[in-house]
Amino acid sequence: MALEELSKLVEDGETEDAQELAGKLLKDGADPLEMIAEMTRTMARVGDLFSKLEIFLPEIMLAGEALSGVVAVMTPYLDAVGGQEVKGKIVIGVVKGDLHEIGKNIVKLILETNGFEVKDLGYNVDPLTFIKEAEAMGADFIGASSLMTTTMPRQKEIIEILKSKGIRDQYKVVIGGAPTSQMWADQIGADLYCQEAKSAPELLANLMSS
Ligand code: B12
Repeated sequence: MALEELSKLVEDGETEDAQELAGKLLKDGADPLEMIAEMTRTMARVGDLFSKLEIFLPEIMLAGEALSGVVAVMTPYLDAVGGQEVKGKIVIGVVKGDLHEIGKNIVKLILETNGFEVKDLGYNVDPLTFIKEAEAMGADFIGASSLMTTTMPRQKEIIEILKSKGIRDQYKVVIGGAPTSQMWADQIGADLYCQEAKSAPELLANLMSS
């Protein structure tokens, strides 16, 4: 199946071939959101191979680059999904100590193309910076991504700082990233856990109106 072929190219870090195939599939009507979901599973598999020492860091880097390349090809196709009215404002970033930015970049893209105003804070973002930027933007949401068990506590720190400043109620805190979960969100008192980028626009919009 074509998506499996694309997965294999991403896994092998074959950026150009992956981009070419992705372009062809999208032209033929493939759903970009479905493609993202499949590629997220592919990267989880790549991570497992890395944990088992079957592949090493350079291979993960190449797979990451290939995925970013595919996301770039996808962008115009996601635009077609977009809406017009501003549904909410969000600052989004990857927490301090964490450089894994591909998922966050996808969430940003999907939110933007679905009518959200997004300020991208990048990666390795200090908890206080999330809050300062949210204040400066007048954001409705603070979105924090973490891809490592070692950096998940930074998501909690954001919420703790909001509480200590007495401004917890001013922002909805949304968390995501492969090792995070609904249980973790409940534990730290986040307003929303998002397992995948695809569902983010609807879940955020619901939260805005609740
Ligand atoms: C690619 C990758 C890298 C690349 C990152 C490239 C880049 N520019 O981002 C590189 C090579 C740099 C890298 C480095 C390292 N990595 Co790495 N990496 C990965 C890998 C294979 C894939 C991550 C990815 O891009 N996934 C694809 C995206 C699309 O998925 P996602 O991020 O989960 O995002 C989706 C959802 O979660 C959601 N989402 C994500 N964030 C948010 C936020 C919000 C607000 C919302 C609404 C939704 C949302 O939407 C996205 C789309 O649906 C993961 C394995 C895995 N299981 O994820 C390991 C993994 C995360 N890495 C790991 C490790 C150990 C490292 C290193 C420490 C390795 C080393 N020895 O140096 C370094 C750490 C660097 C650092 N300080 O951050 C471990 C972490 C283990 C742990 N402690 O938890 C993992 C799990 C691999 C493993 N199984 O061992 N890595």
